[in-house]
Amino acid sequence: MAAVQQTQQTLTCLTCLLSALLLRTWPTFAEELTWDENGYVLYCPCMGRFGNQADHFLGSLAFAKMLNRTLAVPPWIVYRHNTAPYTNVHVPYSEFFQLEALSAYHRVLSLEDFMEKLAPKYWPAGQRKAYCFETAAQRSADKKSCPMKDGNPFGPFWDYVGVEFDTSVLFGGISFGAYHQPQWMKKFPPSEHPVLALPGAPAQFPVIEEHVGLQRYVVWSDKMVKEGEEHIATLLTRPYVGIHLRIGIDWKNACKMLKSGDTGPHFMASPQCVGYNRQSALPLTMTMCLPDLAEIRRAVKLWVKKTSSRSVYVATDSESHSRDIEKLFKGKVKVVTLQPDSAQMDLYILGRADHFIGNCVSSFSAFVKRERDIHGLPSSFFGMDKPGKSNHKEEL
Ligand code: GFB
Repeated sequence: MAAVQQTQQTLTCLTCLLSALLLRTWPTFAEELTWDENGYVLYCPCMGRFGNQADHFLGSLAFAKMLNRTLAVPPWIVYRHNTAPYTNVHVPYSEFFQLEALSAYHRVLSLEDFMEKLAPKYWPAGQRKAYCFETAAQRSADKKSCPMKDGNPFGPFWDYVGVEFDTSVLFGGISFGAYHQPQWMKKFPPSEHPVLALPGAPAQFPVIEEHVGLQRYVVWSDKMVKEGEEHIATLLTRPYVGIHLRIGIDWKNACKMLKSGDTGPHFMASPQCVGYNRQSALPLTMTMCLPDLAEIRRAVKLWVKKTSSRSVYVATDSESHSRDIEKLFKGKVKVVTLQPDSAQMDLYILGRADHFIGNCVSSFSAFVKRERDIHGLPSSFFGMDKPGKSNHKEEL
């Protein structure tokens, strides 16, 4: 028995030692940068807020791998429309997620490191080319320049990394999909075009089914895990149901578009629950886009009962309806809403719930759903208790 304990202790110590060694080597991840002769992809995550940027990120990661170029991972753009000084904040990727975890899929470095450690020598000022679709250049005064820094968030983004563009390279007739891989390689060999700097993400929105599984490489940073786990431990009692209420004014306006019937079942992030195939997609209802209080109460009651939950976590873009939800359970279930400064904390807590009820159309919910799928955790949507199974391929 003692021998077994000793072996276990030795193993634990070895694990500690290994972890310590690994941790010691991580800081050098950025320091030992050498130039990649296969070239780089740089882009601005200039469309939408976090959920949109995350969808685009997965596609961009796949695009960089497809071209065998290193991805310069951009910071997240956080918009402060309601807080002074009202300027965008650029949050380095590693604030929320582990940059190193992406390396299991493909070569990456942060855009900040690229600019600080590589650009001065290999992509110096005066030689910075912008790459964009001919159609995008039509927006510029001379119709030949990529509108890299026109308006917000474009200008502030490239200013954040200190980039002015010197010339533009236009292209047309190609997409970011796998079908055009040979054309990209032929048109832009890294020897002549080492840095492909793009005005937007080289990806589709929403993320295509094939790339959904790349979420597994998006791993929360230690800081987020620590803070998130502390919140869960202090505020919630397991099992808990996490719900995402996307019901604010901008969302009400967006969902109005469903009324005309022009959108069809594919509207923003909805393929996540109606299915990716347009032909076989399930109908998308108004309740799925904008659940009313009756639907919120119905779904929460159902899943709290099914999972014998003892608390409910409400993440919301506006009101939490916590009183209404509390009333459903006559005080026996604790209802918690944190309304944290960073939306990512809501995402973390939703991701760790015993059951998650999301909004089918929201890419904010989609982030949570993808992460939960990776970990085999159950999810449903308002207006849809049993979402269709996704058949996305595992990308490894
Ligand atoms: O993440 P996101 O692209 O999802 O944008 P959608 C919604 C943003 O609203 C989030 C805030 O990034 C958060 O900043 N937000 C929404 C929340 N729900 C919550 C929540 O439960 N908790 C917290 N803390 N914050 C798209 C936008 O949103 O909606 C597009 O990206 C456009 O720009 C469209 O506005 C109508 O896909 O839901």
